[in-house]
Amino acid sequence: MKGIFTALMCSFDEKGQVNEKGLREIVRHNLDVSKVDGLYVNGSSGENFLISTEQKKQIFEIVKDEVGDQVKLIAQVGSLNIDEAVELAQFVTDLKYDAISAVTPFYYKFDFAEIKDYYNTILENVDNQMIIYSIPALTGVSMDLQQFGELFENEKIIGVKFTAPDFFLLERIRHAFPDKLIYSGFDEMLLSASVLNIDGAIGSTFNVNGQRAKQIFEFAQDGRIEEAREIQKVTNDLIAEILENGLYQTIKEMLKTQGVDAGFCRKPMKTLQEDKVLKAKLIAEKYLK
Ligand code: NAY
Repeated sequence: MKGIFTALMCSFDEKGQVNEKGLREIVRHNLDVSKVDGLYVNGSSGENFLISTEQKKQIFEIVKDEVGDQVKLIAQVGSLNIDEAVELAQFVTDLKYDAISAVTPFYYKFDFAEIKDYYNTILENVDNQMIIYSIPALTGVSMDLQQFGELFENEKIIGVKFTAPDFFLLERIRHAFPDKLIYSGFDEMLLSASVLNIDGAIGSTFNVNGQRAKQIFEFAQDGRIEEAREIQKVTNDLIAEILENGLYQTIKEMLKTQGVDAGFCRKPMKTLQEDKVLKAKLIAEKYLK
């Protein structure tokens, strides 16, 4: 379960329906070109919070069918509707996903006891292992070291996808829980997290920049920091341009330049105007071989 996992994008058609052919091509690109170690399915980058339960299941099925046992698969099943989270957790467990992950419950200001109950309830109903998905910038939910420790008391909780710029907390978690898996979630901070001895990373930009991410992670593990820093620098030049142009839309346009039918983002995400499509093509030309 270690290494570089792509937070998989999904191809949608202009009406917002899953484009199966395009989704399979995105998967293949990640496996055959980027050669990542695994895929994180239906996370933020998969536009999970914009789609129906049936579409989530459809995506889980297509991805598993395309991947087989080639790489590890983590299914993000978190939902404000806990019944949906349990239903999806059972669904992907039957499909033989290697692990499930669930975003911390958001929108309402849940207290920690409620958050803990959410994870334990999902896990009571499923025979699978869980990776907590912590992304305070989007959910507004921050947990401290002690709270992570309380969640980790459940042995089925095997790790955390840590999408936060708090390296003090990251180091404390690493030190306190050497046996839990820690995945870094901010691609622009991959090197900084890697030197703290994380187990892997999960990122959206790996859909187009997976090879560099693998190099950063592997160089850092080998103590080749100068080489890792050079690749992180190019990576961050790329990420800065992507962020300025529109994150998910630009990654999809870049994938199209690689022959991948990456489709559109779902509303209310906007469709890129012509000038930004052109810009995405220029970014691809500059950074992708
Ligand atoms: C997810 O579930 O898809 C992720 O959280 C992937 C992590 C990404 N965060 C978001 C909100 O997309 O890869 C990062 C991020 O896009 C990247 O670091 C650029 O900021």
